[in-house]
Amino acid sequence: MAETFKNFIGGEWVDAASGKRFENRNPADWNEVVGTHPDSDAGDIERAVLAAAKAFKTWRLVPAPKRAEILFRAGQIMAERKEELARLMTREMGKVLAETRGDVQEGIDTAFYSAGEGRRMYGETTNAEMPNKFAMSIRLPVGVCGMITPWNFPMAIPTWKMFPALVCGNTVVLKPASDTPATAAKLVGVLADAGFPPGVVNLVTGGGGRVGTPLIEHPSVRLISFTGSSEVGRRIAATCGEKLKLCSLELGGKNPMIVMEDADLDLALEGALWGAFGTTGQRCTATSRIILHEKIADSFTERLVERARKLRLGNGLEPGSEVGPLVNKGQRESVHGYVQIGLKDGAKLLTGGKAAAGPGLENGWFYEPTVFGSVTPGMRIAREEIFGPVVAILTVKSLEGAIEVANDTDYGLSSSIYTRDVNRAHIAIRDIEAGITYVNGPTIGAEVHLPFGGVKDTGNGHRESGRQVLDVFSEWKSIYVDYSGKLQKAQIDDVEIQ
Ligand code: UN1
Repeated sequence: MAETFKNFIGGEWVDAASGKRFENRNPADWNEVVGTHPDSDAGDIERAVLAAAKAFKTWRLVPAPKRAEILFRAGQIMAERKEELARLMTREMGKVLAETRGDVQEGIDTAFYSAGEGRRMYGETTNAEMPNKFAMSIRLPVGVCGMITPWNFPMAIPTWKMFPALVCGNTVVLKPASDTPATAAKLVGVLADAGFPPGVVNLVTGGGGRVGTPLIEHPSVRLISFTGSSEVGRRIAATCGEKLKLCSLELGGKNPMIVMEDADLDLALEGALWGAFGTTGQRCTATSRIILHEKIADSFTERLVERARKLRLGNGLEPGSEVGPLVNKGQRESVHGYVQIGLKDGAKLLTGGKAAAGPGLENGWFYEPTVFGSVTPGMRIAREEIFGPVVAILTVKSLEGAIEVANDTDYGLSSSIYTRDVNRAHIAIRDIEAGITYVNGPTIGAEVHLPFGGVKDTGNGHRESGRQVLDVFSEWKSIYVDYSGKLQKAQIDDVEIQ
């Protein structure tokens, strides 16, 4: 049964003022309508931003440990509803149940980790250069934060943004991806049940142009946090630059896994399969290039292809399904387009390369796990983010060669090296241009208490998760308290030493 979802504005569940709605369908069975959602526009954004601006006046004054208590409750409610949330997420997004459970768990982890910050969120005290003067710096909230989130982690990514923002004392307007609005609505429901006051968290669903753009342009929105493609990120950054808004971007990846000849190859094989085909390749951290040392390249490739062929595709709710569908028709067309580009550029298709057929797959956006061999660094499939179950194999002669190929991309999110040689591991840690490097693990699987983000076209220098995210959602204020009772001029007055 399709559920009827609403926007959440100023503590009330409401329809779009226009009354318009859009459908959200199951990518594993496009005949199933998971729900319908408000197809909102600039007017709905206006109401949500006003509600958030009003709530900010009082929310910012709530002591951070109290704000955090509500967040702890939210984490508990998410844990109680984990199974229900995961099942709904699989129905709207497609990834298999084990992974949607992981996505909810990442949200729970973020709740508890961010809530802990309520009793830390440290500033600094330091020394003043004048006598009888006290100096410190503290964090203050930014204001109304607009958040635009993708469909591949429908729970984790909104929590990465919202939870630290809330504990810092900001208020939020969330615009989730139109492919996964149901999980976002349930998450906002959890926050309402946990006791966040009206207007502190607001949800507005609808398309990027009609909802995202007015949110980004709204003068009362001080900060935009966006996760998605580099192409859209660039446009958002331009608008924010023009309006001098704070802007935090998590964008694409073309994540390399290096496998050296001394590696535990069984381990590397498991890592490659999980990194490349987990979440059907739809992670910004997905392993999309495997860089093999020439001595093991042929045998490793052969084993990878054999195992990729055996992966069980299916509805993510069915036990035994290992790979779900792509999220929608456009995504499948785009992935297939890249396969054609790979062929045209001279790469060798070793397996996959077409929509998957078979019992249970008829009505879903399934695509065969795809491996390309004979890929060279200049090819588009080695450079551009495909966001699907397509992996490119490149061969190198040395560690230096491997790192050069790994860095030969505009992106720099995640990376990995398999080796038993500690020296090689440390050279990779130092020299790979990426925000994350795994040693003897695939490129996916970041934990919420470490900074998450990347270099080059992957972002604009900010990090989510970890304590570093506090720098996104708070402004520093420096405070000088002069208790000398006289005018003291810094940099000018001489301090007499008795
Ligand atoms: C993403 O793909 O946008 O590290 C996020 C990982 C997950 C998060 C991925 N914890 O793969």
